[in-house]
Amino acid sequence: MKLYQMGLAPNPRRLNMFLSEKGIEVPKVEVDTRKREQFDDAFIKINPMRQIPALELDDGTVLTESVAICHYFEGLHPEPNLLGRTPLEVATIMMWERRMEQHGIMPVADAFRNGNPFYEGQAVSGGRPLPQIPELAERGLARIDHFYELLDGFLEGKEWLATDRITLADITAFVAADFAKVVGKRPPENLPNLTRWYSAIKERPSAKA
Ligand SMILES: N[C@@H](CCC(=O)N[C@@H](CS)C(=O)NCC(=O)O)C(=O)O
Repeated sequence: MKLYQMGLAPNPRRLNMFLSEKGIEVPKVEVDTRKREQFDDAFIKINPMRQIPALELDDGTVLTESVAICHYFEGLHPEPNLLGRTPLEVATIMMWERRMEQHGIMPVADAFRNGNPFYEGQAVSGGRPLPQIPELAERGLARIDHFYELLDGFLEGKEWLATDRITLADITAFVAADFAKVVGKRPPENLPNLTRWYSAIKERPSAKA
């Protein structure tokens, strides 16, 4: 088994945090998107979407999409549980996970990809040539502010987003908030629920995975 990834990039990072929370170790192959290695012919054969993470199994099967890969490992190692033990828990965690992708990961990606000169002509992950849209960068920045307010409200009276323990939803939200520094939007310190939750995750060993 081999995990193609790059530790700094948000989608591989949430998978790495998930694996670390579970205590699973997988051999890793670094694909450096700063050097555009996702466009190397050898990697395109592994993932034609030209994205990381990608998990190659010993029989040659390749899984992509971080959440799908998380499901694979959760199935193999259900505990510690990060995706739910009952149908209601599974659905609740997925609801929060999707919210965190749409209102956290996406705005950060919009701001970063449409505002950073490195991505000129490659504004969408996977590298099909597409122009940057400066207004999308602006909107992404505004949405990040909103994301933080949403999170603070969601976390009122709760330790974790979805249930009584850390789940993939918290990991996705944390990775979005932590990566937002690349567009100058660190989590504000005047939102107490957000600050408490963010600091608690930051102290976990998985945050350094
Ligand atoms: N939906 C995919 C998104 C994967 C993705 O966008 N990965 C980024 C790194 S965070 C990437 O490979 N980018 C390639 C590029 O910049 O062209 C997932 O959840 O795994």
